[in-house]
Amino acid sequence: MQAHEENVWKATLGIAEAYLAAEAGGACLDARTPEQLLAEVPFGLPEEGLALEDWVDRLKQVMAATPSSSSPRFVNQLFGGRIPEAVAADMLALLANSSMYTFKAAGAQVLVEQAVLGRLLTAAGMSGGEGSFVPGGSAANLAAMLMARNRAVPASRDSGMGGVRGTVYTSVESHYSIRKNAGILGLGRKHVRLIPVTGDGRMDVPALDAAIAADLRNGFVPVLVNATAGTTVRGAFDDIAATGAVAHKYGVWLHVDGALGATVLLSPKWQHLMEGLAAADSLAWNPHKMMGLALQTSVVLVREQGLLAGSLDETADYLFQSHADDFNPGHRSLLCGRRNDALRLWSAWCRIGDRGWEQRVDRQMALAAYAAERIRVGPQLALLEPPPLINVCFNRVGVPAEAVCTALDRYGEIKIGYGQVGETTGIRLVCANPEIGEAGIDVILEACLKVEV
Ligand code: ABU
Repeated sequence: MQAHEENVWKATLGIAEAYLAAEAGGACLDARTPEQLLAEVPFGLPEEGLALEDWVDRLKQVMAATPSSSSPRFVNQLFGGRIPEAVAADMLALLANSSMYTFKAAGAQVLVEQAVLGRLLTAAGMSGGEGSFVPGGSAANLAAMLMARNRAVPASRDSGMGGVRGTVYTSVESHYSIRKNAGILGLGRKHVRLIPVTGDGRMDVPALDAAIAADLRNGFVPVLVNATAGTTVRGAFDDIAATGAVAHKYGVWLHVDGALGATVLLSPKWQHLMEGLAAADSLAWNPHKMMGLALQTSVVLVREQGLLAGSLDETADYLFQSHADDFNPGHRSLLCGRRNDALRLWSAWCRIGDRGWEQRVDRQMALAAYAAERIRVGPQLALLEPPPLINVCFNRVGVPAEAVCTALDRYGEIKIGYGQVGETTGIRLVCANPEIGEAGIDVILEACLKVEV
């Protein structure tokens, strides 16, 4: 290794150590405003390159101002925590800087990716199918919607919709990417039918049936039904079996957006939440959520082989030059150049094993149950509903959720968000990071109770 590279690595390890030390000491949720940071941190780019020490200093300052999503006080998103073996593998993936379109370019990494996809397909009961890594759950949903559109309107890939009015069905509490993707795909956001939910946040299946029937009477072409497995705010699971029965009755593609919830497939105790998945044509799954991997570790899985290439393949003589198509994932990808998102998952799985994932899910669910019980029995806190997954929604009695969350962020104490639970806005505590533990949950709830608003 050249001295220059060696010095950079040593310095970088020093920055990482400082960041981890701050995280361990709790000083990892910088509360400065954007205006303060702009005034205090040197974001500007120099004309002349910096000396190594100055470069280190700048990186340190930026990192010190970056919230750590692995802090036990970070419960703002649907992810949190880190698995060191995954982070280490990610660094190695960056060293190799593979682009995952061909075996020629990425070599063994393609086989790593295949091993991981094969295991996820098996967990989903789709072992005869295929999959692709994508840059996030929105993109996984996009790929599924594209395949469904091309099946419902076969000419659409080459010729556009030609006046055909394709419709998509999803619950009013599902992820916004379904609407966004309908716009991207030329289906039209107005053609997404937002189906009401029952009191527990699950799609109202008779209302879904009625909406499809009405659209058919009016000359629309139903393209896709989306069942959500773990909604963004409440963590609710649609009844996949009943939703699938309606989709199949009308011959419509059933997609399951399991970006958040599909990880329960790895726990025999909780996989029943995904009952009915056997009816699904496709599944979105984000291991960067409950499985604790870095963003973005996300896949779309498809029950039938050949459909990804059928919607995504293009000819590129300069790229696809050797080996069988099976070993050139670019044929099945939304992207051309694509970073390696598989190695960190493979590395973590090698260390943790099936049994470890099972324990992780069970622990996350146990933490959510603990938090819910603490809220239920404690004074001044009100549980909005029993948590269906790892999202625990509650309120501090008499204080708006927004005020509590904003104050906690302003003081750099806790990062926690809020969202809509039916008619009520509630604080959303996400138990994604099992390292938080019961003591960490206690700290967070206490802070929600005590913070001055
Ligand atoms: N893909 C939705 C994630 C947003 C959240 O963490 O709440």
